[in-house]
Amino acid sequence: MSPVTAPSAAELSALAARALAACGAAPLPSDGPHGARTPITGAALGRVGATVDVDTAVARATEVYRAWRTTPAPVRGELVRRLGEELRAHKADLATLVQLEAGKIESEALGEVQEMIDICDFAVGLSRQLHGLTIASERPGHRLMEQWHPMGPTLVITAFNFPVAVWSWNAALALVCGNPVIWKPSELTPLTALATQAMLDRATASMGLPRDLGQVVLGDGAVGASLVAHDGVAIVSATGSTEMGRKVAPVVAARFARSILELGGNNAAIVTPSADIELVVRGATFAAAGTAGQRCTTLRRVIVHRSRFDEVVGRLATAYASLPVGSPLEKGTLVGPLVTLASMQRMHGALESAVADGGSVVVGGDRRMADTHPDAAYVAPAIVSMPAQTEIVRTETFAPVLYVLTYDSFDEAVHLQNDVPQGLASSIFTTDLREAERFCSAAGSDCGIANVNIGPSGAEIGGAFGGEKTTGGGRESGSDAWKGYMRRATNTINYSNDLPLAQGVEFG
Ligand code: UN1
Repeated sequence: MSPVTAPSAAELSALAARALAACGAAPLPSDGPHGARTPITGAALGRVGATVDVDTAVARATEVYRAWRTTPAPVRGELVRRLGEELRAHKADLATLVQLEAGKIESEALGEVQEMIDICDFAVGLSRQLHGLTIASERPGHRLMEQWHPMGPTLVITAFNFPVAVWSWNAALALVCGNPVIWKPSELTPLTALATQAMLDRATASMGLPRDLGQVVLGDGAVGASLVAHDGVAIVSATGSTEMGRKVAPVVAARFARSILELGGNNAAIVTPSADIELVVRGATFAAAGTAGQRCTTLRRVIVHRSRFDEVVGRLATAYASLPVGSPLEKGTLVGPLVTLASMQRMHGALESAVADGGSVVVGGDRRMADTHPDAAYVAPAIVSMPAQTEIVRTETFAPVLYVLTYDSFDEAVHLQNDVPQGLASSIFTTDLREAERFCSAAGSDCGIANVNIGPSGAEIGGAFGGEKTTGGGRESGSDAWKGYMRRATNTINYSNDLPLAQGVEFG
């Protein structure tokens, strides 16, 4: 292979500037309080100007909420339809920014923007279906019904790894539900946020709607913390580590606001005696090494029946050995960089802990391209065979480390799958119907997502997305996740000329 030289910082900045301009965002200033960088080389992409401050953002959101909450939901849906059209028109440019800031390969970056388009379509339809129930009353001449009403300003905190899709799952629903959105993106991905915001601004302007229906507030953790604590914020939807969630949840609970938490995962695949090995190899390789192991749904544990251990580990090791690791801007790369050098240090620390626990590294783990890209964190995805589910296996390390464990009985496999603090995504590879159904049953996987014959990652937007235990319990995206962005009012309507009391109570 010919040596690959890193693109210069100037070339990457120019690429970012072109993509930003194509999305209609304002040019970057020559200086500004925030920095943008790329994990592809570790170089700076430019400076970013100040955005609105916390109090002003909440005040503006509170102001626009007054009219937005009574705007007919299908009109709100039209705004989201126009946002979807903007995203369609600028898919490639936004994907370029996702590549630059998150280090994703082109196909995954395009997939991320497609996920935004999909949720916009979903939310448009939803805008005519925000319906409640009519319930039989126990009293004559009475009717019980439910209505779903908007909640108020919705804060969306997003992580670097899905810098725009996660915002869209929340924002598309929140907007059709009648809530203005304040977005606090990861400090690592300001440009994708500004580009997306420019599209939302055009959509609002095209309908003569106020710009403040969607606002971006850039800043560090302290800025996020003051938004989370702000009494004017009705809903806090936060995606990130469990550690972050532990800070956010009590603050939101203390002021009786609502939180939607999408935190860490430690996702497993059980490989049973009847599993189709081709599906296992393809499914596990994508789920474990895709996005360089930096999805909350990334496959981190394979729990293999002892009878198939050698075959599965051997096939996975072969697949891993030929995974192209490199710049995500190069055609053919499947594994891009980790987001920071600190992520790589955490990965190497996890591998050391695993070996200290008696594990053995089957393949990968080594740093790549340190000579040509010294400030970037390229690593070979690792497979580690473990004698037991030790503390490091129970810990989410946001990097491509796949631990392999063995099991003898089905119950033991399910126990291992569930015996971690996290509860996001899970999967089983089996052609045995009973095993598949038991895995999906109440006594099976304890996760929010339980898949059969596909890995745990790469969910569609149509289902509710989220997980249990230290994953935080929130649900976003499809199904009835929209109810998380609305408040329910129960109405009892008396259309009789009498006043019968419930439960047969007599009063006077
Ligand atoms: C995340 O990593 O925070 O299911 C979200 C998936 C993607 C979303 C991941 N649709 O892998």
